[in-house]
Amino acid sequence: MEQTLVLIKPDGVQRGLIGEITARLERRGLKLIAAKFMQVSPELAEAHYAIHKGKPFYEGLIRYITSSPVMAMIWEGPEAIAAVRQTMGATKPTEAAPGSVRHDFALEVGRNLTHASDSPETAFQEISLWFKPEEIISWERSTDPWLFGKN
Ligand code: D4T
Repeated sequence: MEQTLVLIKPDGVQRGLIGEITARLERRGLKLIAAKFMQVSPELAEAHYAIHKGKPFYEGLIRYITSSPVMAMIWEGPEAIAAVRQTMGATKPTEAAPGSVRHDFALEVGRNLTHASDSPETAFQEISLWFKPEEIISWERSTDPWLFGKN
């Protein structure tokens, strides 16, 4: 089963979209296994966005993610990484598929509401960066057999 890091960024929190976004992931069948509402430190922001260091939008990206609280979560499910990115839509909201979060609620790449891991390797790195092992809860959900199952 895959796990993926999801952040509802400061614009999502300020705009009151935590419920809307998490409801879409829950409804799809993904399982929440960790969550915390937090103010991101500059150190965590720089570690998370290290790959973008030197790019023209980097300083603004660090300011944006540290500007106000975020909701950090880990979601689990079969192909959770692809499923979550599909639910969120393309990074650039005007390229996001209709019905996706970014299509439905965003206009600019600089205010695109969410982050979601983009590969198993980054999911592993990001989960270890944002969460301690004891903050992750492995639990049985009574609907799991109705959502997860190969024939
Ligand atoms: P996140 O990390 O927010 O899920 O975005 P993606 O994984 O979908 O996209 P990314 O790594 O290409 O971009 C990281 C982050 O930088 C912001 N950004 C990006 C920006 O503010 N201006 C830009 O021109 C670009 C390309 C948005 C997401």
